[in-house]
Amino acid sequence: MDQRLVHISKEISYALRHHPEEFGLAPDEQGFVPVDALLAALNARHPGRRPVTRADLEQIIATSPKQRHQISGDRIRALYGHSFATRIDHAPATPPDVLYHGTTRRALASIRRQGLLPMERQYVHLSTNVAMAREVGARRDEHPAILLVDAKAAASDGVRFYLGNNDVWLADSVPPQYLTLLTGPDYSQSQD
Ligand code: HQG
Repeated sequence: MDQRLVHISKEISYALRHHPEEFGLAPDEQGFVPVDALLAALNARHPGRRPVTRADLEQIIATSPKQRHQISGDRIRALYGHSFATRIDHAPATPPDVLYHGTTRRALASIRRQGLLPMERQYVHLSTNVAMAREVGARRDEHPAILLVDAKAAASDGVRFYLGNNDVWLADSVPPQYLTLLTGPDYSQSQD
């Protein structure tokens, strides 16, 4: 994906995940906004820039290594990552037996006590594979800690999971008893 599209993709994530109001957008309960309204808002913010078109959005979705956005008819949404106040509805679904979460070594002590919490976002984000969890954790720590989530046990105990995209699962929170440290400093010894 060329730099122009990478930049647009980031701006779309900002608009659809975090600050739709800055773009005059009001996502529905599933996070969708009209494609035309998004394009108009993007282009109004950058009058000198080559206008963004629906074809650009389709190309971003088709070529991005991560499936972040989805177009359905004349609407578009972010599939995960939301932080704005109105919680997006994701349909509860049965997760794979195990999921992974990449985080910083620094966060481990608090996670050991509290479990995984959504923090600034609406949901906790979990990965279907270790490589992706490592990539997520590496955004903030060059030697990220990887947690294994016993999603099967958590789900059967009533923790709710939701599908983000094919690789990203969401949860309201994950209590510590379902977490095991795969890579990182000794989880049981981690201190504040
Ligand atoms: C941590 C990106 C202390 C959590 C990624 C994480 C992902 C705790 C941070 C998606 C905690 C929140 C989301 C607790 C959780 N105490 N720290 N009890 N519970 N944390 O960015 O999962 O590329 O909101 O471990 O790839 O890192 O943008 O969540 O380190 O899929 O599409 O609090 O965003 O996707 O950080 O990342 P974030 P995340 P994109």
